[in-house]
Amino acid sequence: MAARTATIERKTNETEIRVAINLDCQPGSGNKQEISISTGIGFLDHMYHALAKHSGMSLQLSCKGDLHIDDHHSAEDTAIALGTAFKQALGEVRGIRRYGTGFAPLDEALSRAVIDICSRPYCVTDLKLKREKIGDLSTEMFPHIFYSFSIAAGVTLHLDVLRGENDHHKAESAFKALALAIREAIQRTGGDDVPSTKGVL
Ligand SMILES: [Mn+2]
Repeated sequence: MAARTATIERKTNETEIRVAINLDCQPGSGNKQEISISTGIGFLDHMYHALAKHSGMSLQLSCKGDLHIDDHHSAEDTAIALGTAFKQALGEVRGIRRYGTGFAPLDEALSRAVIDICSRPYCVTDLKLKREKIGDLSTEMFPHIFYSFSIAAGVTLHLDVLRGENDHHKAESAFKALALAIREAIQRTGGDDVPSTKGVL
């Protein structure tokens, strides 16, 4: 089976990003899962780490961004780069489950993610975050991160925090729910069909 890997570099006047991804590093896959994240924003590192870990990916992501301005460009551009790398690694949508659903609790918080890998980019989120920031990451960036990832990856994503009190828990459970949904959606079926009545995705 072809390796589902990609390495991309993305450089603008605002950020310089490198992403290396391997979608097939679940325990038992025979590929060692290696994750190293350095965005310059601690809480974002924590979220991408959780996303990679629970989706079964290896992920190396580094960003040198204009954090002297604020967290916006680094958060947005890493999500775009991650989505781009994900799409490239996945290649043609063929022989995978296509749809994935994930529920992840974290103590009192519970999130649900539903993903469709369909080349119809769309993103709806309801994250119920109350604080201005978590660590050095503005909470307004969370919907934007998921949106940016979805558009770049070419996926439809519905992501809801169903309940919760603690914003760190809510955000982390949302990323973990997304990870579980991705893990299911990219699972190989063993076949080679395009999972669409249209015959193309
Ligand atoms: Mn945490």
